[in-house]
Amino acid sequence: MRVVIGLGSNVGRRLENLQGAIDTLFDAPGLEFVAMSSVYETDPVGGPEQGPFLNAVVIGETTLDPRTLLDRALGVENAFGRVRAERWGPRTLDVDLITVDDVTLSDPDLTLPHPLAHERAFVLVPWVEADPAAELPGRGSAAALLASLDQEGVRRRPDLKLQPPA
Ligand code: PH2
Ligand code: MG
Ligand code: MG
Repeated sequence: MRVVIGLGSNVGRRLENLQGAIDTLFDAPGLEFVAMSSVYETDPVGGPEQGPFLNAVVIGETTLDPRTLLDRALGVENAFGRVRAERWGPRTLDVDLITVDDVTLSDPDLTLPHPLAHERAFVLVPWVEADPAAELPGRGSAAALLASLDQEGVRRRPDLKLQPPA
């Protein structure tokens, strides 16, 4: 199965947090690296007054089921000192499952596809960069969705380099 993972950080050493997430996510069996986006600096959407995010999207090929992937994502967040305080508040690291193939799921703690992905330029811009043919199940082409969104708050940072997992 193909899994699309959104990464975000707006607290601490933001680039290192994203790199650590990539290295840790793929440093276990069942998930192979396929592609990733550049790093984007993005204006915060929702939540309290907070600093700008770095966002990126990484794509993998997996034999793991969505729940196991979620557990891994939460484990990686915790490893980076994520404290769950305010909804949509500042965070050292956010690891979100955007899609897992065309699985649809609405459990209390896991909704697939990600319920807000279609309206978030900070997800769609990096995703379309990493996979121009990306499709959001139930919503159509990610590039087409992006065409109707304001992308002004999403700026590529070519000076900030993420490496694929070792
Ligand atoms: N994540 C949120 C809320 N707002 N804004 C930006 N720019 N980037 C994010 O990753 C982000 C956000 C909740 O997960
Ligand atoms: Mg999120
Ligand atoms: Mg999250």
